[in-house]
Amino acid sequence: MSNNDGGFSRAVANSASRGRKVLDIAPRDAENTGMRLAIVMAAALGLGGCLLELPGPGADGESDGPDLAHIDLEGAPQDEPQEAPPTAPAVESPGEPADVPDQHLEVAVEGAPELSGRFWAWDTVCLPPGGAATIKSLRPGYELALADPGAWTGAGGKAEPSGGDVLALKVPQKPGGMYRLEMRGAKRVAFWLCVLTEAAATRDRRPGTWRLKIGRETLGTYADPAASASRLVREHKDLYAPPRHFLRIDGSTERLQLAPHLLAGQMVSFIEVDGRKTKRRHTAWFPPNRPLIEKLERLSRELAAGGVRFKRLTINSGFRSPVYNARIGGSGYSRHMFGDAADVMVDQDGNDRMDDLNRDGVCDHRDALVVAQALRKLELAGSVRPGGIGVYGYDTAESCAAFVHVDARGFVTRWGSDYRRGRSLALNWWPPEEFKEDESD
Ligand SMILES: [Ca+2]
Ligand SMILES: [Ca+2]
Repeated sequence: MSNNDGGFSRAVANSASRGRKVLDIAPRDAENTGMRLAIVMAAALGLGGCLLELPGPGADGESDGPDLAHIDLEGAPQDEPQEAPPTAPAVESPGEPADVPDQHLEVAVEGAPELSGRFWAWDTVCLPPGGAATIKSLRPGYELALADPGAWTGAGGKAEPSGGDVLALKVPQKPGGMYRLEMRGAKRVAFWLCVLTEAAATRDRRPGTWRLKIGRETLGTYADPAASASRLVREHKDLYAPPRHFLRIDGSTERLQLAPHLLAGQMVSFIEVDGRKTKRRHTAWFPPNRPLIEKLERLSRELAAGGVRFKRLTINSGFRSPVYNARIGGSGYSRHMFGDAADVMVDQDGNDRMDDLNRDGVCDHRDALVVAQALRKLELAGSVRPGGIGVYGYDTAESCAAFVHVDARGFVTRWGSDYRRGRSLALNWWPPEEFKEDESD
């Protein structure tokens, strides 16, 4: 049994060997693309939680937060040691997702919409080295200030307050720095500013393709979107440029809070070797993507509001380097390579399988549909960046039984696959009027 990329690679390889089309990592059964399964999930969404009670304080988001003690992580990835950031942040234990207050900061990073967005208390604001950003308080009466302005300016950064509730920042050049930002008013709210590392993109021999490296590590080659078989990819080719800025996961950043219920270490999954899970990642680097991070947090809150009880989503597969994506048989244009995709499940009981969210006694695609419908609701409400939703169900112990692909690619796409007795059935769970494409990327 597996809930990580090893399981997916088997699933994808199995489907590929049967000659099926692959949509992202979603195999489609050509024989069954016309089959539409009418799944009504309203009843499931209305059901109460079936999972464990969670300990921990309800985060009111306006406390001073935790001490800045270093956390030694059991089972930290076996990365080569590197220089620790100036301060190694701890994270508070968040309450259930429904307890999270709304966002506090609006951040606009010049030329980097993938890093821009809104932030909750103690979130990490990821910034490009040497870049420029404007940070605005969304709470009236609160002022923004760096906790240690000397450290920021000493590293070559600049911070210009404007009216108290806006900070115009020039980011230090040196990657890996971590600085504390505070919002000061009736209470004090804190955030982290994290300086990312820039990847080097060089043109590949094939036209329109780019090779990406960070230091000596080659992440792989990004294909030319203009050459995709998918009309949607060709029409959105600007969204298929290689990511530029990366965060390194190590012992000091693994538990960095990206959102109240999402940690940096979750964004690259552990790999399997010979069918066994390891504590190794295929890479320590991932490109933070704020629209995805906000989408996953809002999804957590939506599920919690629907009665699902859990601490945080389980991410089976987050960022994949192109080298790794190719190794496990992912689509050549998979959003996992761009940092804005994650395969998720709710696994509060920790058995590597999706929990029984609809409480019908079995774990299958119907549980994934609970998650998918929550996502779809958020997209229809316009509260998250639209993207792909893929639903997967299995009837075998070889997999996590059910999971949902979510991404924030910027345009809507939908798919679904239900594996039964070794066969893959197309699961067209979305209303047909919402999405009619039959795409292969
Ligand atoms: Ca479970
Ligand atoms: Ca179920």
